[in-house]
Amino acid sequence: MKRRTFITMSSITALWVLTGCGGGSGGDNGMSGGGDNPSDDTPVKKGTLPIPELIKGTERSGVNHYDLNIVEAEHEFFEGVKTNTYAIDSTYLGPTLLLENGEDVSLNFSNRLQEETTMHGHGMHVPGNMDGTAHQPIAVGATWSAQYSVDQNACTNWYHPHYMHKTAPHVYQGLAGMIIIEDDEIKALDLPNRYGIDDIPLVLQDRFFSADKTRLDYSPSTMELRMGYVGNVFIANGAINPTFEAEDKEIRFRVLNGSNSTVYDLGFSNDIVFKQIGGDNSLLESPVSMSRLVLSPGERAEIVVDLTDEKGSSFTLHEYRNDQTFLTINVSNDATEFTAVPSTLAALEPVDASLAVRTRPFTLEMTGGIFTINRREMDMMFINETVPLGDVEIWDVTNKMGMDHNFHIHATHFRVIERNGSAANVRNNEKGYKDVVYLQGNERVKLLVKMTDYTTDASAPYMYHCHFLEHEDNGMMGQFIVV
Ligand SMILES: [Cu+2]
Repeated sequence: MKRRTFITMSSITALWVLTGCGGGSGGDNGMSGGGDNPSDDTPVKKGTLPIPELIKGTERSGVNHYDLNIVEAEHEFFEGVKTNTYAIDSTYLGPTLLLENGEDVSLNFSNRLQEETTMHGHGMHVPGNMDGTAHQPIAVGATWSAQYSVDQNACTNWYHPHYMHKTAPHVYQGLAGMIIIEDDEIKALDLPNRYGIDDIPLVLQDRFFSADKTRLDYSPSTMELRMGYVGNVFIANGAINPTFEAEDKEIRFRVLNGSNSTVYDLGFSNDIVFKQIGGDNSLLESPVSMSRLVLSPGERAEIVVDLTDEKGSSFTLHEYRNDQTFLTINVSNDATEFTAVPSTLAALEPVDASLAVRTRPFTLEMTGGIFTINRREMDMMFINETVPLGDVEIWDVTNKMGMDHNFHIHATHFRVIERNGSAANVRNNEKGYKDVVYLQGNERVKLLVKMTDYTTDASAPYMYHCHFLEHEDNGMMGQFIVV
C-alpha cells in the first residue's frame, strides 16, 4: 500500500523496465501507466504556501465564540487528485485561532465526522473539564465547547484531537490548527506581526499516501509504531514544497512540529543564521541565534529570519534527518514595513529549584512489550498522580529506552532545569516556558513544575505523555489530578 523506500519484488520489475534491463531498446514505455504504482509520478500540486485563515471570536453575551466544524473533506496535495481528509472548516488542518490574554472565549467544536473525536488545546492553561481530552468526547453530530478565560502570556499553541487510542489517526487525517495568544507585552515589541506577510504559521508534517493518492495512508507496522511513522511526503500547511514569496525584511515563522512521531532537524539550504525568539509557551528572555533547530513532535518554535538585503535570493527550509524539503522561500517583494527584534524579549519568572517541595519520578520504558510510564500503561480509569495546587515540584523524567521520546504535560508550563544531570546541558532555546521536552535515547531531564488556578477530580483529569502519537496511543501516557 505505502510507497516504501526499500525495493519490493514488484518495484524490481518496474526498475527493469525503466532501466532497460529487460532487454528492450530503452524505449519510452516505462512511465506510461499501468503497473503496480500507476500514480507514482503523480505531480504534486504546485503553489504558494497556504496560510490558514486567522479568526477572532464573535462576541455573544460578553464571550467571544469560535464556531468550528470538524468535517470530512477533500484536499488537493497532488495535481488534479482529491485526497480524502479530515479538517476544521477547511480541506486540511484548521484555521488559526487568535486569542488575547484575559479574553473570555468559547471554542465550539461541532463534530460532523462519522466517528467520535475530541479537541484538545495543546499548551492551554485551562480547567480539566475544558482540556478536550478523552474524558470530553464529542459525539457524532454533537457540539462541545471549551469555555474559559485565557490566562497565560503570549505564545503559539495548537489544537488537535486527544481521543483514547485514536489521537494519531485523527491528527494524521488532518485535524490540527494553530492558536496564537497575544498579550500587551508582546504587542509592545517590534516583532514581525503581520499575519501571512511577515508572521507566518508553519505546520510541518510528513505523510504516506495510498498509491492512487486518494487517501492518507495510516497503517503503521509494529516496527513503525515503535521507531516512528515517518512518511515519505513532507508537507507545510498541507502543501508539498510550496513557495513563499517573502518581503526583504525580518520574517517570523511560528514553526509547529505537527508530525505524529518524526523529530525534525530544520535549517535553511543557504545556512542562514536565524534567531529563535519563542518556545512552546512563551518568548525566550532574549533571542538565541542558530542555523539548525531540532523540534520533536508537538514542540513549537518562533524563529525570525532576517531577509533584509536578500532580495532576489531563493532557498529552502530543509529537514536534515530525512533529507526532505518543506518549503521554498523566494525573497521577491520589497519590505512594506520594517521591524527590529529587540535584544531583550521577555522577563520570565526566575528559576529557583530550591522552592521544590518534592520530586516526582517518571520513567519512559517498555514493559511487557507495551509503552509505559513508571511501568504502567495508560488507563482512563486510573489516576496516576495527585498534585497539590500551588506546590513547586521537580518532575524527574528518564528515558530508559535507547530510542527517542518526549514528555508533554497538560494544564501548565514548566522550566527545564537539568538535562542529563547538569543545568549546563539545558539548551539556550529550551529556557523559556515549555510544555514538551525532547529526550533522546537514555536522556534524563528535570522539570520545575507548578500547577496553578485549577483543581480537578477524577472525572476530568489532566494528562502527561509522550507526544510521539504512536507511543501515546499505545500506552505511554498517565493521568493526574490537582487538589
Ligand atoms: Cu515516545
